[in-house]
Amino acid sequence: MDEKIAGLVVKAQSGFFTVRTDRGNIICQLRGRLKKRRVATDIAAVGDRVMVLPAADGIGAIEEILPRSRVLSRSSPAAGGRRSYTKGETEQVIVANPEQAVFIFACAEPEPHLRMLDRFLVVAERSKIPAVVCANKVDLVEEDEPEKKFGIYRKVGYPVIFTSAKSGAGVDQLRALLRGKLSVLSGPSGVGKSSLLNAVQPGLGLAISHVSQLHQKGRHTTVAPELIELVEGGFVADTPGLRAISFFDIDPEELDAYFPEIRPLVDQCSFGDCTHENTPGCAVKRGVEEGKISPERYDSFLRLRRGET
Ligand SMILES: Nc1nc2c(ncn2[C@@H]2O[C@H](COP(=O)(O)OP(=O)(O)OP(=O)(O)O)[C@@H](O)[C@H]2O)c(=O)[nH]1
Ligand SMILES: [Mg+2]
Ligand SMILES: [Zn+2]
Repeated sequence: MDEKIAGLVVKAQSGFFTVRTDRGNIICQLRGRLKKRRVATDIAAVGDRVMVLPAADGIGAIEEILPRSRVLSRSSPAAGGRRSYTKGETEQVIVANPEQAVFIFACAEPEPHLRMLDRFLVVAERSKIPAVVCANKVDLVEEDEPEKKFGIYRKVGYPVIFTSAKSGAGVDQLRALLRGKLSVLSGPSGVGKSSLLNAVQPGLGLAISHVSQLHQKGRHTTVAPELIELVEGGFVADTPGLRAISFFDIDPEELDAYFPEIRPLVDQCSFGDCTHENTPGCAVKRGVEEGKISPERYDSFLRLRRGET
């Protein structure tokens, strides 16, 4: 009888899991009793630390999934993933145990939709995942454009980097950020996530799309998250582009806690249940007037609070 060994799920597809162990990669399926457990979350996902029983021939078994430190997740599209704030939905785990999330947006092609970035950042805050903002395709815009668009995020406290997979600008900085950690790259489709990883680690050969194909709806070049091992240490998950990440389990009332520049002001509002909209004595509204909170972020906050997409 073989011993159970520890491993990391690096790929999950159609019930088969590729688990990286000291003895190399082992393809596994879930042990039957794990499948029977009724849970509102994916039982195993990329990034999970597991115990596996290798088989002498063929498919090994995942015997145990170790507790997760945190997850990057969204409500399952099957359960109506676009709805916000609904409890009791099925959680779709994008990556388990990420130590950081790098949210990639393009400076152009496609135009950055910053309301969406704000949504991603809320999910990261809620899940206690340190977030980095990466503005890619700087080669396509005027030199001062990236700072104009993305500078507000540095003011909020997020590290912001500017990159171009095409010219190589900022790629060293991204590589340094990824070193030694389990990171997840996320962002809309076509912003250059896979291209950037190919630049960070030449020879990786991740499939990338041609801009002409991007406008065909529903086409994603990267189809399933996969953990890539970095030669300098660490893992990074390239994920399929997300059109709209849906909140999992977030109430409108708790949203102010997930905007780092709003969070410290909430206690100073005159009313404990302040909506921060047009309430008298609202410290958040005052923060906007005093320039502590950018009007764009405030607008995002109000929209998200109202459940707008
Ligand atoms: N000009 C320019 N084009 C880029 C840059 N990075 C990526 N591209 C192009 O943008 C297109 C999309 O790149 P991908 O790397 O496939 O984008 P992705 O984010 O992985 O897309 P999905 O896998 O669909 O989520 C390709 O045509 C790339 O050549 C860049 O820095 N500058
Ligand atoms: Mg891709
Ligand atoms: Zn208020």
